Amino acid sequence: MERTLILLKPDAVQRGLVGEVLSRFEKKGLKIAGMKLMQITPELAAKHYEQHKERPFYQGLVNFMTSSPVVALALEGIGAIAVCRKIMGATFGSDAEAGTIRGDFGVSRSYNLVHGSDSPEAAARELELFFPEGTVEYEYAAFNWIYDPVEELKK
Ligand code: 3AN
Repeated sequence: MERTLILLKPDAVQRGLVGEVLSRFEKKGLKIAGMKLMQITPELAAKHYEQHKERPFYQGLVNFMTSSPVVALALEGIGAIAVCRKIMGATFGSDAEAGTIRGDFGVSRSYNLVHGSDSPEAAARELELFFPEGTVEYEYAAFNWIYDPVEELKK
């Protein structure tokens, strides 16, 4: 099992797309291990996007991400990082394939609805940043029907 940090960005919240986008992840089979509506501070945005600090779009990105609340999610599943990025689609809505979240709901290069960790290292770092209090531990009964319990869930 792997965990990833997903952010439903300010445009998703303001456009009333939280339910729609969240349901894509849920229906795919990801377990919600953490979920909260929160306002990102400039300090948190700076830590989260530190690898983009020198990029020309950095300040605009930080301004956007701190302009209105986001929904932070810790999602769990086998290969969750790659699975989530696949259903999110390419970075810019205009390039993203139809059928993906960004492909179906956006056209912008700046407002792209959703963030997802891009590696296990990034996921660990970002989950610690957004869920320092930890996540919620519980049994997700659906996993026994989402995965083959004999082949995929055996310890
Ligand atoms: P992804 O979110 O697909 O992993 P990254 O890591 O290349 O994409 O970029 C991080 C974020 O920076 C993107 N989600 C997007 O919001 C923003 N971004 C990237 N490139 C640009 C750009 N040229 N103009 C505006 N925003 C950008």
